[in-house]
Amino acid sequence: MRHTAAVLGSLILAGPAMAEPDARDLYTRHCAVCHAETRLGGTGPALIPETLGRMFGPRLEAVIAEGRIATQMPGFADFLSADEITAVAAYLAEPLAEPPVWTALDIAATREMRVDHTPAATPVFAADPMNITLVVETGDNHVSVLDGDTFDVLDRFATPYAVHGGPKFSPDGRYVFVMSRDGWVQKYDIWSLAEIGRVRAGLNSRNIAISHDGRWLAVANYLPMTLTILDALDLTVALVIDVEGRDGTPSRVSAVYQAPPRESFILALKDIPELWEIFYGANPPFFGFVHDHRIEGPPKVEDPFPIRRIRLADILDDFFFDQDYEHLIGASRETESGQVIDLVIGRKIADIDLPGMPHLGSGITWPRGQTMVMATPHLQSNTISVIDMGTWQTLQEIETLGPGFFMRSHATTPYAWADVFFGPNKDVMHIIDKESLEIVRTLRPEPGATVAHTEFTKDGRHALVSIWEDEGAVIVYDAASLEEVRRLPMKKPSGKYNVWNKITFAEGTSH
Ligand code: DHE
Repeated sequence: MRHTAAVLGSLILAGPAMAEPDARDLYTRHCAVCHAETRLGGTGPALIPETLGRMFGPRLEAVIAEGRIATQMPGFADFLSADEITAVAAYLAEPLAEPPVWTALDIAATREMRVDHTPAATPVFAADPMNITLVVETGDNHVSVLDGDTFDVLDRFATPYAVHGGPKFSPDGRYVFVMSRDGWVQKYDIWSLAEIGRVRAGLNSRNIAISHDGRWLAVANYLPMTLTILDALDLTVALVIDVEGRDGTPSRVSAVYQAPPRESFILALKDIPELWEIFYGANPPFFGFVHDHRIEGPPKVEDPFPIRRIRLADILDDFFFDQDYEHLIGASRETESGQVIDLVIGRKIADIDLPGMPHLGSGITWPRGQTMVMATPHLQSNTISVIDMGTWQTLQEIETLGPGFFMRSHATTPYAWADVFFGPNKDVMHIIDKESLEIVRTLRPEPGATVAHTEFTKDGRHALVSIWEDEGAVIVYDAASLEEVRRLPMKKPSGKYNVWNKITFAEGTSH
């Protein structure tokens, strides 16, 4: 009784607050039909802070008011007042009351395979299937399939919302797997130019890796804190591994990569100072495995994925391998240095100087004189670090016109291409001589527009660069003369991925 009176009193005293929009109710009436009452996504993406990321504030309100071009998202400006839109946006910024659960059964329930799909016996196009290049268009959530010789668009297929990281190809280059930040994994048949199916392997995911034999897919998740292993054939769940430190501390998985000669997946963990190596081969080496992962449902074969834990001094957010996959070069967002971990002996063997938050996932290597070098851009400094992989010493800090995101090269070209992603010079692409380590040219193809991410054709004769804008383009350059050859209109193109360069782990590309 006292409680009711107190509430009533506060409502009367508050006066105008009574008129404040009930954001939760608005969400239920207008948004839940597509995004689910739980906010975890349905036909529309999840609307939780973890996946909305940089959308908050006026940008999110603009999307609610005006909708998103070329998606199913309508504008609500005719149905909701400005205050109501602000209230809904603020509601979406609130974390969920309980950390969501996403078990193997939940994952399996989302699996949709195309029953009418008949795989083509040979490619349905005349183009060289090894020189196909995929362009991820984040502007309207599509992928364009390009003929790498003529640059004709062979197909343009819809993807889940917000694709992130490189799509991964099957070892024969026929299939590709695309992952979205919402945790959807999509399988597409390049030869047939048709989607085969999709499954939601996590709620907020980072990236995927495919085993060297094409059998397994590993999906790194932030939410929940798991690694999902899928059967690459039919996207069924093989295992969901709860990622926890020895003391039970749960951890997000920042990234997962495959290490082909080791027949393993290697995981960077966001919350615990450990590196995990998960073996999938028939004869894993014995390192004193941990068999404590919880198995959701019966495993397909007995204990197929033994885990090796390597203790670290610092948390590693992301890393990079040498060409033999014997060493791993890792960096943490918290520290100014990198570490070299010897995967054979399972411990750190060197520190490297990597100030400025390196983006190792897009680092590249090339031979220079008698040694191999690796180069990485930094997200917070105007430099590219070039490291000697024999001595692990910095050979050069190349000064750039701003912090960069992506680097690429090709065995046939003397140049490495490096973008400037942030700041007033986000419209330039630096061309670096791989021997002298000097910037020899700076391209500015569209003044004022973000220019980023390069991919080469199979033969390395052409370099494809994104004009990373809603009404953007992919510019095809002659990689030798550095002259523009073609401009293909695209909707905010981000990464581009050439089948051959990726399946051969070509030097100069990210793995
Ligand atoms: Fe990425 C790759 C992490 C923000 C576009 N990004 C990767 C990879 C990692 C990573 C670990 C390698 C995965 C792979 O390919 O398998 N990215 C991170 C971050 O931690 C960071 C800084 C913050 C975050 O929000 O996750 C981040 N990334 C971005 C962006 O803001 C970008 C520019 C736009 C977007 O789409 O989100 C972006 N990241 C990309 C792209 C790749 C990528 C296009 C693939 C590059 C390649 O050539 O392989």
